[in-house]
Amino acid sequence: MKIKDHRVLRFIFAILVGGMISSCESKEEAKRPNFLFVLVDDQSPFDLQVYDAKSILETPNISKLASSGMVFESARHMGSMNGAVCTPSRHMIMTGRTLWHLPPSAQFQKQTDPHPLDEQSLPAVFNRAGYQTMRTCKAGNSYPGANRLFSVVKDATKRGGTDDTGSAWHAEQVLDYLGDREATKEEDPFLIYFGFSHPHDTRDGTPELLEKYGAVNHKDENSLPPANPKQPPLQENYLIEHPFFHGHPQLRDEERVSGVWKNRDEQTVRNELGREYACSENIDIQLGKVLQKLKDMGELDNTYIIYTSDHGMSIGRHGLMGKQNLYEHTWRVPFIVQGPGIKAGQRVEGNIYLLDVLPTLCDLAGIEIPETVEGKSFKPLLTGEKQTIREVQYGVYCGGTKPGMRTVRKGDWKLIKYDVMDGEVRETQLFNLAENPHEYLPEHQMTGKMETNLAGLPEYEAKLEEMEALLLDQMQKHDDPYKLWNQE
Ligand SMILES: [Ca+2]
Repeated sequence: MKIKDHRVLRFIFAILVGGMISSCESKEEAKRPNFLFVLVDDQSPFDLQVYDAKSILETPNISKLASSGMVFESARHMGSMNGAVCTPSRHMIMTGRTLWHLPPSAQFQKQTDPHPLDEQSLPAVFNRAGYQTMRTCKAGNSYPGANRLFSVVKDATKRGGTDDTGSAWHAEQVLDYLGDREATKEEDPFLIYFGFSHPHDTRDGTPELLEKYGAVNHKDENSLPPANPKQPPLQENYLIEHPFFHGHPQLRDEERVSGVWKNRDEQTVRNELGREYACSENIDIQLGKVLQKLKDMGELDNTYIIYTSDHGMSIGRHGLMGKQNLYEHTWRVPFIVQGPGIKAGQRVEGNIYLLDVLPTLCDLAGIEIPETVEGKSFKPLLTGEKQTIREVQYGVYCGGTKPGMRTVRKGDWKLIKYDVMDGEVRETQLFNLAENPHEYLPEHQMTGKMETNLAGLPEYEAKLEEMEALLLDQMQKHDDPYKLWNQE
């Protein structure tokens, strides 16, 4: 072949290769992200070192997600109209709807007739967009009409202390699913709803982790669990009892949790915290296995990982044990996102609700957000364009006597109202969260001037009035069907 022919061939070759590279690039650009949505059951953000550096709970994988992604300071659920706070919370995640606009199954805790919103829920929307959807989670206290729409469903309640009966089982379902994708060379992007049944009670930890946190799976109602210096210390805002009745008679979480019952003494609370931590560390270990698998498959860098809980938890804080209150430990949820384009090690205020998850995932995937969604995409937070997506947040507990508890927060200020037991309990709490982040009450006997409930103090009268008006406004905007005693 002549030299000139070589040049021509090289020229043709260059065009061909160039074309291939640019077509690879456009294919790469068009590659849609995967989602791993991790939802734990009943976890206060303050259990995690990500939110409380003093916590002795070790969760290295969650901490690593935080240091390589974004941590949300103000992520909240909007509340509940029944005692099983899990149920409406999970409806809000699935539909992006606000509390009083959910399908009836949110209130009645069982599948009612198919509802039009089922077809606008997270799995339905992602299925239509060509995603492969998979879920594992506890069974029950959820949204059956949406759950059944995932293309692969592996639900079972797993709260035991072994691999088969505990959190390892949920991880196993995800690992199996990812293994199947590998085997069949599946190319479509995935959305995995990776739910755990723990650390919700019964908090039966594995023997090694119980030992680490000095706890036992206490089962005898007539004795106290043994004290052990390895147990987590009592929280800063622990109280031996809540100063007034919370308003939900015979509430399971406050009276019948195995290992605790109605006890609020130091031994019981520290043992139960040890059990909670044992279950939470096990979740972290299981999460680590799935993250490692995604890395091995080369999918980790193209996957958004969202870590959160359906709501927080008290376990001794303010003398309460359950999730049926609106203090920060329970109204807030842990919320961490790692993924493509998110700068490492950021913390953001956010002011997000769990009901913002669906529109955000749609936004990140380039899917049109269903018109039924009332939440907002917080993608502008993930890209660093904004620090918050709303100014005011509203919360409800309406599962006991009515109208129940309501809260509103704006900036440093937070109001909680209790109107329960047919008017027998009418209480108002005003906190400055910058000065009193643990929401200390007079019973905590703190010395700081603002480390207490500020409602009723003359210098905060104007602020209280402003927050009362803000609460009423939020209740009306959200179609809250109730009014409090002092609302016209
Ligand atoms: Ca829950």
